Amino acid sequence: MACEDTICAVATPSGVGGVAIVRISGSKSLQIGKSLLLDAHSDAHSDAHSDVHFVPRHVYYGSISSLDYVLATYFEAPNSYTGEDVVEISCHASPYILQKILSLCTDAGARMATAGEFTKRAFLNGKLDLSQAEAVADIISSDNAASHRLALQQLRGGLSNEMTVLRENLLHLTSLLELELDFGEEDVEFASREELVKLLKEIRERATSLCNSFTLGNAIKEGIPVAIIGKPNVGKSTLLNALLREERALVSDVAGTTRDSIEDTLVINGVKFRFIDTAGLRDSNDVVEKMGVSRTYEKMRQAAIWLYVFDVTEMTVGDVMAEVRDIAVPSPSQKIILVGNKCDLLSGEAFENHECIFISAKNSEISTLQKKLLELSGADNINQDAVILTNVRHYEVLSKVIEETNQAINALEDHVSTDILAQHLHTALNHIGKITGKILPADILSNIFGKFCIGK
Ligand SMILES: Nc1nc2c(ncn2[C@@H]2O[C@H](COP(=O)(O)OP(=O)(O)OP(=O)(O)O)[C@@H](O)[C@H]2O)c(=O)[nH]1
Ligand SMILES: [Mg+2]
Repeated sequence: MACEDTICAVATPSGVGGVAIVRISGSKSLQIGKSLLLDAHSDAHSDAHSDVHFVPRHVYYGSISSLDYVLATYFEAPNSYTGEDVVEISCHASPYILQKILSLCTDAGARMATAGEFTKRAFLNGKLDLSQAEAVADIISSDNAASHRLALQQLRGGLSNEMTVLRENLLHLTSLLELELDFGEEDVEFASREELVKLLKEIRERATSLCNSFTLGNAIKEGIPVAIIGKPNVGKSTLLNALLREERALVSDVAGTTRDSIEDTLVINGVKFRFIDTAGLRDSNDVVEKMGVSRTYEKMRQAAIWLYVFDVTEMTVGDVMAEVRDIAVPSPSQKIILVGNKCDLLSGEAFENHECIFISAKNSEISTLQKKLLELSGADNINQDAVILTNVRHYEVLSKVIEETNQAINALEDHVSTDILAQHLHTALNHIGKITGKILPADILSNIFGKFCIGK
């Protein structure tokens, strides 16, 4: 799909720096690049353009008329990021110079690119499918090893491959059914019903395991939510500060210091966690504290891991376990770590209990807890090749695929007519097409690429 316009934008972050890149893409980019660039070795003050002969993927040193010395690279279609002719000009990163170069480009017939337009063109020209284009945004925003690994896996086509397999299996099923529909009058069944159900269940299983991976994938991308909970004054806020290595939350010996929940993220060994310090759990008549406690319960529901903190000078592990059961039961996907704090006050005692981690938040003795968090995060055990969903759009679309396969299985088991069955499979195929971009409702593209930055 050829785009008419030639577009330009600064592809590097805004601000002052060593080098910045202006990217030009479209049929006029070579002509524009040539019109801008003077041979650096010729007299920069003369306006005689040298006829630089751009060889694709070679770097040229030149000047842009009394503005700057630059390097320019030409990528010939289709061997470029967008699949179109592209010229990239590296200049000094001065907002003034960049603005000038852009206006020279627009004077020469380019227009300013919109957000994500380069990547959108890459998608439209078949350089990437939609899930890979989305991975470009993820890889740019990845800020830790684990989320980077998942984005790279998606960019390399991990999810696309999964979708291809699902699609092929569905197509195979559809073709079996369509054969029957062609012979509709004669009431023949070409495929055994058991066989069809078996195939459908395999498809459902594959889609379900992908959907199930979303909880972990999303946590890795956004930070694994860890709620720090427990009674007032046990040292929850001190622990948050120790984890973050900054005085983030107020600490005092007054019970009920923390009222609102406080959140911050931290990367431990390449895995991002989102720690949430909460108001201490107790019955209170204070209206604000009550609101804080109900917010604590809300945060507990959203968390993947609970750190249940207690004061070792006040309670034994046995008491704590009974107390936790009274407060709330984590859901099967949630994990709980019992954290005995203030160990410094019981010097000389040996703390050992496999149910519990012992720390001194005040003295920042928390390394065993950090280790345990990494272990429970699950991020370390992800198989290198595993495809993990990180994008809520993919999750929602795949949930619909599962719904359609369920309905198809029910239809088969209820001996509903073949054309209704085929209808469910077609709908499931359409949904899969929305992930790869083979099927595109009008709003999807602008939604996805609108979230990119300009220049990407
Ligand atoms: N000795 C000792 N004191 C601690 C430790 N951790 C916290 N404290 C003290 O315990 C008191 C309460 O600490 P906070 O961190 O405010 O406790 P909290 O659980 O956040 O309390 P609320 O916000 O009121 O629920 C403060 O005086 C802290 O200095 C520790 O490891 N050792
Ligand atoms: Mg507190």
